[in-house]
Formats: sequence, structure tokens, C-alpha cells
Amino acid sequence: MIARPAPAAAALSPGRIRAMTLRIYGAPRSRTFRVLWAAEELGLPYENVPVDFGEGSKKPEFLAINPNGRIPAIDDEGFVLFESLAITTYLAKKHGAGKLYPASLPDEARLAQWNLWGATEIETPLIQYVSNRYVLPPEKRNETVATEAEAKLPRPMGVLEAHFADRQHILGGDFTIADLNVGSLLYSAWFNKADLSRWPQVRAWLERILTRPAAVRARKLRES
Ligand SMILES: N[C@@H](CCC(=O)N[C@@H](CS)C(=O)NCC(=O)O)C(=O)O
Repeated sequence: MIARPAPAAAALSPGRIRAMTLRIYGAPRSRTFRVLWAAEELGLPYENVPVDFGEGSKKPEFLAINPNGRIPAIDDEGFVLFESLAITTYLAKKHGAGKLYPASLPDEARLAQWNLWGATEIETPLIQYVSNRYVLPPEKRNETVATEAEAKLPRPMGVLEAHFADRQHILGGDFTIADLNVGSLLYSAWFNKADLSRWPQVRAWLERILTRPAAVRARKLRES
């Protein structure tokens, strides 16, 4: 589905008549990308309400939606939720049960395992590494932070590499929200052509999932 950005002021206005559409608050060039990708995979109509991660996310009207002052957040017909991986998991369970969302309790537990693993084991060092080595303007990069973060990657990346020795996707069958969640953490490294040559299975998996039609549609929102 095509994202239809809503004017921020109108979208955040408390008196506005609530649309029956999923509202995704945030900027595509942020963790909001994860939610946009999930919505695209699920074929959901949505509005991407533009909130930037600077001033926009600290305005009172947005703090009423996410008191943490961070993007993304959603309003799903009155149900408000923040934390990107919780949002993608919620949307997958609501709209993709048995497909994007796993059907069995063990797979549901494995999804939780990989969500937490991604958020605690790789997200911070990946962001620090990719930002300070590739993304920030050269004068803003901190080489010490990049080097220290890079040194933290081999252990968790080795775990992921070994995991793909005998499976194509994280839960072992088809593409699921577990792939989207963990893959979206690695998107920036992949997109910025960070050196992933030590982890060829991970690289091949990223190539597969990030070129899915829904991923390409979501990527267009941030790469254009
Ligand atoms: N754990 C949160 C992190 C959200 C987050 O830090 N988002 C960034 C943008 S990618 C942000 O809003 N930064 C603004 C700030 O930290 O003040 C999630 O996954 O949703």
C-alpha cells in the first residue's frame, strides 16, 4: 500500500476526527522503517504521520502518544503503541497469524527470543558502528566509538551466521516477522555496504529479505 503522509499539525491535533486507518508516526529514515515494512508486507492501508526524531518527537502532542519522545509509534484505531519491534510483532499477529506471525507456541517463543536478542545483542553496536563509520558526515564521526562497536559485533553476528547454516529464515520455514525484525536492525549496515564478508550467510539472507517487493516499497520511502 502507498503511504499517504498526513500534515503533521492536523494529524496530531487532539480534536481531529479519528480516521479508521493505521497511523504510523515517525520518519521513514529511522526505526519507523521497520513498521512501514511490516505494514507493506501485510498489505495494510496506513498513514505515515511525519514526526522527526529531533524537535517533532519532543512536542507535547507527540509525547501524548509516546511519552518517551521517540519514533516510531502507532495509533491503530485508538490503540496506541510504541517500541518498533513490539509494533511490528503486534501488527503481524493481528493481520498475519499463521503466515507472517508464527502459528506454534515454540515459534512464538523463538520470535520473542530473536526480538530480544536483536534489541539487546546487536542493535546498539550496529548503530554506533554504522553511524560512525559510514552514515554521519565525516567531521561528526567518532572513530573510537566505531572501532569499539565493531569489536562487539563478531560474537552476536557469529551466532546469526551459525543459525543460518541449515535454514533460510530465522524460524526455519518461510519469511516471518522474526526475519523482518532482525533484518531491519541490520538494514543500515547492508544498505551502507558495511563489510559483512565474514558473515556470508547473513549477507545472503539480508539480500533475500531486503529485496522482497514489500521491503523494496518500504525502502523507497527512506532511500528516495
Ligand atoms: N527502542 C525504541 C527506540 C526508538 C528510538 O530511539 N528512535 C529514535 C529514532 S530511530 C528516536 O526517536 N530518537 C530521538 C531521541 O532519542 O530523542 C524503538 O525501537 O522503537
